[in-house]
Amino acid sequence: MMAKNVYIRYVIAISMAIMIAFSAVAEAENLAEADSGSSQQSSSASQKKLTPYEILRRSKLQRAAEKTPENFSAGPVIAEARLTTVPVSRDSPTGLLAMQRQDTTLVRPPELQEQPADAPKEPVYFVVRVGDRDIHGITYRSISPNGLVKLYLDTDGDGLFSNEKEYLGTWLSIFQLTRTYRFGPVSTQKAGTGTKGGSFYADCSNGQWLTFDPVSYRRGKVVLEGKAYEIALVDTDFDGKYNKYFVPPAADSRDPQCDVLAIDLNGDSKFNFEQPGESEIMPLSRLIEIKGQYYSMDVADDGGTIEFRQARPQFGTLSLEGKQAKLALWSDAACQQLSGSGKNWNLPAGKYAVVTMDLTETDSAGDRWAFKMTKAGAGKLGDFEIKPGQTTSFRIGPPFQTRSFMDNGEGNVLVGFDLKGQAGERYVPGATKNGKEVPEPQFKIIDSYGKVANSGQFEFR
Ligand SMILES: [Ca+2]
Ligand SMILES: [Ca+2]
Ligand SMILES: [Ca+2]
Repeated sequence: MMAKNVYIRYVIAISMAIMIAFSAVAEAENLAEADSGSSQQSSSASQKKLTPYEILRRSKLQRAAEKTPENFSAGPVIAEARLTTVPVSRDSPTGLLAMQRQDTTLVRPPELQEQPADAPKEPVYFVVRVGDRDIHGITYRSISPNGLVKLYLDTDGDGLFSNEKEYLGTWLSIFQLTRTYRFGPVSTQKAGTGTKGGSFYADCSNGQWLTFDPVSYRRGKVVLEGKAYEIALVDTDFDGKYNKYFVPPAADSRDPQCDVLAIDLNGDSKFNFEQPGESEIMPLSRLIEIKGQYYSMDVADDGGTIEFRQARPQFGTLSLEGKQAKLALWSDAACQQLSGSGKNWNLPAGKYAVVTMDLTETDSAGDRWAFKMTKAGAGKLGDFEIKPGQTTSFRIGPPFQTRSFMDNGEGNVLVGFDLKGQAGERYVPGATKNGKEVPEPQFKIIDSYGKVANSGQFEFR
């Protein structure tokens, strides 16, 4: 009875017009509150006035480094990988989980006390996440006759750019649609100190956002049980160290906010990447499972060596109450790929984040509906713990709540919606029924007088 109700509701949702009676502003505010509510319940009122840039910065500053108990025992070192530094090339394992993107702002952050003398009235400010700290930066076209495009980082956090290195941008003409400048390699080493830092290329498009990419990575081989594996480490958070392990939650399924490990498990000399989680490129964790055997990995600060030991984890159980699902998990214990129906999974104790999930539901008419989780929509599944000898259980999937959202920027109104499952997990609207895509739902925007202000059809993306 329950299940039938669910599908009736879903069918209604997709076949009838969804009435969205609200003002765009009110909905945007609700959404901002709902999104920040899960991690920062106490400050939602004060956050209402913050810009997305400020919310982003604040959430990062509040992210605390956690020390996880080691829920495993490990024997002596059985293998050591030696890794050398190699430049990034097209087949490097760096492009998929290692790119950081940050929006810019025209408002000078209070931490910055000055701007360079040749900066225009409204230069562009940004932050870049480096290890556990955020570094402020500025980029602009110089008002001096040479008109050079420049970038500075406040690496020592003293609010001054005058004691920092200047980087000049070169125009990347391969990007035709946006005017993109590349800076770097930019060093994150603190000005005036001998402490080693990391480095990145910073690309700036139209001044609205920057992307940061590694310049190099570490690569070598390890022999386990007589088999050699190509292995690589990426200093994804640009702090010059290669051993920041994953701690849930991830920013999204492309941004684990830690360093990254790649291992050529299938021996085809490539680091394969199907989709986040189902791949040979993963966030760095304490353990790795290879052919049913767990190994612990101790990574040297500089990424030059990884020591492998045979490990015996303590196990706990994950239950999705019998649902048919295929999911990938990132963990501080060991990354996992799971699938099945009507079963529970034994996992090494540790902290986990589900990064991809395909859920299949069969309704009373025998139709099979497949739902795919969104990139940053794991809800409660995005941060949970498996404890030794205990079962962690989630009720997921329908009945769904549909949630619409609007993004009103630069005169365009973007309307979207997704489906929210019982654990707060979100699914993209493009569900399939018996393997076929269902028609796109329609929407109407009703203004405050009840008139239809706009209407259209959702496009699946
Ligand atoms: Ca400085
Ligand atoms: Ca690092
Ligand atoms: Ca491979």
